[in-house]
Amino acid sequence: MQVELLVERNKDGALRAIGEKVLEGKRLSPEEALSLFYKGDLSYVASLAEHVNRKKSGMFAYFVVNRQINPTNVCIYSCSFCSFGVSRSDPRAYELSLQEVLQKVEETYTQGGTEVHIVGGIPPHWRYEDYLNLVREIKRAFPQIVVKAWTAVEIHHMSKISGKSYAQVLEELKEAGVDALPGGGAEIFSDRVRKIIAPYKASAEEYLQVHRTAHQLGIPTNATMLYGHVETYEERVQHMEKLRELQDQTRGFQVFIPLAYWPEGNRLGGKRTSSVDDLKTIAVARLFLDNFDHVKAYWVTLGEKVAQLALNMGADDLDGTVQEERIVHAAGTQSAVGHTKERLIKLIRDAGKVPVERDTFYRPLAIYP
Ligand code: V47
Ligand code: SF4
Repeated sequence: MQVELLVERNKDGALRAIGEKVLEGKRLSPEEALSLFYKGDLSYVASLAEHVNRKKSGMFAYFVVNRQINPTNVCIYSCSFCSFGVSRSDPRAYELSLQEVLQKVEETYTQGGTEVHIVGGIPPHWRYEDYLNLVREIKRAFPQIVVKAWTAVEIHHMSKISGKSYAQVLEELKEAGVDALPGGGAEIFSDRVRKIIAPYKASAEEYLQVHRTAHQLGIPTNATMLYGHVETYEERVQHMEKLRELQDQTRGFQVFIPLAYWPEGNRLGGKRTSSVDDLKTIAVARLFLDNFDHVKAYWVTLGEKVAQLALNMGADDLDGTVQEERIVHAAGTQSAVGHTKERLIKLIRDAGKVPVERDTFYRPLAIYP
């Protein structure tokens, strides 16, 4: 049924009014986003979200040929939801040498990759220069590769250990070769939730301030939200509201990435999210974050099939080939550790969309009609 008819025939007055606002291109309030979470059935919310998605991206769905590199899992924090970070003395602790990192970048580059996404733990023994050097050496060896490196949590830590401001750290990282920041570390901005799941690392305000500063320096960033653990719908909406406010000021966010929580191998435990919750969260995000150009269905956390559905319910991006994911695999995801470009093209085609290989900045590199 056409989305206009779905709206017109909705028997719930509040949901009908929300639908009308969406069709008129008006911004939804936090209360309206909450109503969608609480009362909107998936088919209704998803139809509205896909309407907006097609207005923004047409039939295109994006992917990037990239590689994730996690240089170390050693971390001084012990976020209760995290199954990846370990102490330095843990038998599972590892640290890649610079040569090993460069070898991974070389593999990616020679296989046509355009991006490396670098994120790790917060090791107690790394100096500020170690973060800079890693990026500098990658850029020196592979000047063409885009380096999407270090989350706001890592930038905040660098600022602490170096005594430099966020602006100074980000400027020096940019000079060393950082082209964009990934969105990790946001989790849920609510203080109540952070006390339970991530009490020690950068706070919500610090995360937002790092991203604000990056945007002011012309460094584009991504934004995430880890959902499905102890947060409420209200806290999800408040999280997205903070991102929407910052995006209104800076326009520096490229994409929003809802990350479904995986509960294995950590202290927090709990249950996996349902696919209905995954899809509804993507759809509400697409509707609420009207100033974000893209919403990512990260196939590693969603699984391939749900990610394909998400491409018809508000998302226009799958992330990329990834090649070697460790963070969510430590927490139990059954997804492949990486995919070939051909596999991503097929996933997108089978979802009824037109695959577009993009670079980190969403510039199209090739269209596969
Ligand atoms: O910040 C940690 C999440 C994030 C678990 O910017 C977990 O393009 C699920 O941010 N279950 C890192 N998720 C990954 C990330 C990311 C991934 C893909 C693309 C981009 C981008 C960013 O992984 C962490 C945390 O929120 N995470 N533990 C877990 N148990
Ligand atoms: Fe460390 Fe990041 Fe894991 Fe927290 S989520 S324990 S900061 S690796």
